[in-house]
Amino acid sequence: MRIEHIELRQITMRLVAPFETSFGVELDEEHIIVRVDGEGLTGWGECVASRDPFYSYETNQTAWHILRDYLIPAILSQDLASVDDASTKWARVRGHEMAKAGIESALWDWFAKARGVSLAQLLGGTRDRIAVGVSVGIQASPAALVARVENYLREGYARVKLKIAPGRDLPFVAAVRRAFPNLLLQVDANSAYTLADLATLRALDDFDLLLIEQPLSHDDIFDHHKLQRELKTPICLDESILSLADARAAIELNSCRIINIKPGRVGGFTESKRIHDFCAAHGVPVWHGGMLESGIGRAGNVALASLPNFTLPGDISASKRYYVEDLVEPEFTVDARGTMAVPTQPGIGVTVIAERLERATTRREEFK
Ligand code: OSB
Ligand code: MG
Repeated sequence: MRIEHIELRQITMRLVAPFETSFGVELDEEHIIVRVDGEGLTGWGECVASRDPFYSYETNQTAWHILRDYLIPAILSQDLASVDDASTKWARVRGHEMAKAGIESALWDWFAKARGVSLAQLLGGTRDRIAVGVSVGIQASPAALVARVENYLREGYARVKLKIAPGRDLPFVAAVRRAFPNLLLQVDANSAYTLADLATLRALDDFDLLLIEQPLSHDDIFDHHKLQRELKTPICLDESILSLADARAAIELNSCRIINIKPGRVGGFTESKRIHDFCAAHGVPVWHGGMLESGIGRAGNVALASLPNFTLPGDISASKRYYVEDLVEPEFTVDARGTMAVPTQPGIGVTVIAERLERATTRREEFK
């Protein structure tokens, strides 16, 4: 099978509310949408690099360069028997996991459509609904945060994640825990602390949290090992895990007890599945993270999160939690029990709304 045509589009989508983390405030999400065409079928993928190199070193500009100059030329008009066949052709490109995942995910959609199966089926999913949570950005005050959480709980979410940063941590978490004693609650520091903050991180043990996500440096595994020894609460790694090799090191070193899987961060669905399987074999639960994707990327996330070892609710929220108008139909919704349906139609199982995609596009390039 051959891909005859590829299109890249950079899109800008206005978030329904600013999203603040320890690395900055986001008002708009800028991602790259990858479209592959061949054999009369279209595959869609989303590259989750951002405008700025704050969560990861990758940006839309670096991803565009890697896609245009390396990944696309490696596979265009080549005979491809599988996704693995394609990724082998760009294997010597080091790093740039988000760029790779953008095109890899489009190929997974394309191969699933060619076989007439849903992406969830092709990936090995075992559920028709997944449990979902919501990631809540840093708010101006503990009271504002409690009000925000209360609104999300009314929408049905099964668990809440609070973004924290030095100086905006303990009183915020305490207020939410006091207001909702039984809530499944976790926090995400996005690498904002060091071992010198041990007292603060230890104080989080009092709030009965499911996990503390990525407290220390984005590229660290060893200090997380030292920290996990001092905490009762499980550490969950996000930024530090870019591959199965990283996951293996972190688990063997006891640097974390839970892993957040984001296909964009690890180079795609194939590596995500490897990490999922390794964690399952070692009794380590995983959950699906998010990068504020449009419905295109979200559809793939939902499919992946239907695999059996995704036993904790993911950061996969309803379309309307992110955007006034999503790029796909039907849009993603959450029911009163905090679950979301896994699409059953072939491939990603949702339809891209061409006119909305066109309106969101700020840059476009075609490859034949
Ligand atoms: O650290 O999990 C993170 C969004 C952008 C970058 C990093 C992160 C996040 C989120 C949002 O927490 C998750 C979502 O998509 O709902
Ligand atoms: Mg995170």
